[in-house]
Amino acid sequence: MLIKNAEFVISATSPKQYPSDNLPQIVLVGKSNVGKSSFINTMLNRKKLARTSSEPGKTRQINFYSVNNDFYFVDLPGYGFSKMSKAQQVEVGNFIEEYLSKSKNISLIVFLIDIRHAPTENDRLMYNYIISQNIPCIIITNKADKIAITKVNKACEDLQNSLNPLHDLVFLPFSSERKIYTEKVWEEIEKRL
Ligand SMILES: Nc1nc2c(ncn2[C@@H]2O[C@H](COP(=O)(O)OP(=O)(O)O)[C@@H](O)[C@H]2O)c(=O)[nH]1
Ligand SMILES: [Mg+2]
Repeated sequence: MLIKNAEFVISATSPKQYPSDNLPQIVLVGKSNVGKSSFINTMLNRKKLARTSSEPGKTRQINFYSVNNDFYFVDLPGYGFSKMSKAQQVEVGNFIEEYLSKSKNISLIVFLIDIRHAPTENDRLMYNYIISQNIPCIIITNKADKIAITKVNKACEDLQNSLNPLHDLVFLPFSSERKIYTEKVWEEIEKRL
């Protein structure tokens, strides 16, 4: 993918602020700190377009980034932030669900999980929700730089066996640190645009 331009569009806090054009939206989903914002920056070759700190007070907003005036990357709030109260977590969950159920232009969910760990309970809840809604989805096993490069494929496969035993979804490793897996991920995204 040739990135001609990439820009921040809006931090939406309610559905009426979602972009009103019908451009496809590629949506980043995953727990807090798994690397959603870093993923956007790495894929777009920009250091600080998407903010990469996870401040609990700023979680209830959805950031839209326009790419080549062709499609959007949508950075959803992370779930499972340990410093949030139960009530806040439920609120964030509802907020995410509102977007996923009301947005009419979702082309693909890019669902990030941590390559080093078994899926969390919240990861499974999110996974089951996405599947139940029939939203196209690929799974990115992120932070691949944190394990030996010889173990990356096996770790990714183990996670697929655990989360998607039918193997009907695409699972791909990724690392914002190493930037060596971006091409395959772009291929998958381009198929859905
Ligand atoms: N080692 C490593 N660290 C990463 C990677 N992706 C993100 N991080 C770090 O993880 C932290 C959270 O990243 P961020 O993109 O803000 O996560 P978000 O909350 O899902 O948006 C930051 O300190 C990032 O530098 C990765 O692929 N490898
Ligand atoms: Mg983020």
